[in-house]
Amino acid sequence: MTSETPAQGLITAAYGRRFLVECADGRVRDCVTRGKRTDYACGDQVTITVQNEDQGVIDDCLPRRTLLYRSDSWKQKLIAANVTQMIMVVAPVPSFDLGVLDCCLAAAEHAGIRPLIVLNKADLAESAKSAVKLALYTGMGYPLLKLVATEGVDELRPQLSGQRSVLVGESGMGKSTILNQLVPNAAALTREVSASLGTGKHTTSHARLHHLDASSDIIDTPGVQAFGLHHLGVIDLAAAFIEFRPYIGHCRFRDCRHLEEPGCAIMAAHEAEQIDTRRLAVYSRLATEHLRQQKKF
Ligand SMILES: Nc1nc2c(ncn2[C@@H]2O[C@H](COP(=O)(O)OP(=O)(O)O)[C@@H](O)[C@H]2O)c(=O)[nH]1
Ligand SMILES: [Mg+2]
Ligand SMILES: [Zn+2]
Repeated sequence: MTSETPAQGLITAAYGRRFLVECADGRVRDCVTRGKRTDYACGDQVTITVQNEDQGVIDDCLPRRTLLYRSDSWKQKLIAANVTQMIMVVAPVPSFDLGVLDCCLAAAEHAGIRPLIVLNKADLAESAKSAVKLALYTGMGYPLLKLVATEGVDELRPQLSGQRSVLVGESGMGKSTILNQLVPNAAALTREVSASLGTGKHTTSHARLHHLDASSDIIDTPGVQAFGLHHLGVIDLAAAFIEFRPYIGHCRFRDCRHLEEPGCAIMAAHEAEQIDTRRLAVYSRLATEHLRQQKKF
């Protein structure tokens, strides 16, 4: 390609204001963006102006099928685009937080991304207790896969086929171990990229897309542990708790927030033990936080 040629590509790494774009000509270009725009994510399909064999400028982003992002009270962070599946990794040791799991699942549901829960370190005796904790989620219909990542991830491979997956989980659960089984040179690649972009060795907040085969990718986002869900209003939030769905629309008040209203179908379902107490409490906490921020509660 000659200089200043338009092209299309896939963002395979997001490093703040710098992005690696895999172009149709097979080259990976180090790209900056126009103006102050940084609202691009790993997994985005973008149009770029090619400057030379190694560099380009991102002009725009093609429409996204999905977008996973988190938000706290003052900012949003794009995590990954065009992902079809979230691999939520938990393990018995160190113990995992069910509240974090709830937020990750809700973020995936809201984004239209299929969650798969992986219980890693199934070789440890304590994993039986974790499986009991997770029965609530399998009961809701979430798929659960047990893994011993240090021994291999063959049980996971068929689940990844044809998908673009994003690896999520608290630190220490085994995400890097899983990724290194799937992409043996992943750690080295990430070090190389951060060296060439001069971002130092603190690469843990950067997302990276790896191809597994022609139709399967995995995005590693070591920084993703908790999802702030401030972007979800109460309607979206309630719908993201999938066991609430059969009851939504059956409350006395059409604009019921399922917090303290009389005739709430979700609270009635909880009374009837159809909705878990802790899950309802997580919903209430998130909904209340959102409403406080909007000064509506
Ligand atoms: N017993 C056991 N340990 C594991 C397994 N998978 C990972 N680990 C260990 O758990 C620790 C954390 O793993 P790591 O992949 O760095 O977790 P990450 O923080 O989620 O990336 C490491 O010491 C791994 O060797 C497993 O299946 N069984
Ligand atoms: Mg790690
Ligand atoms: Zn209600």
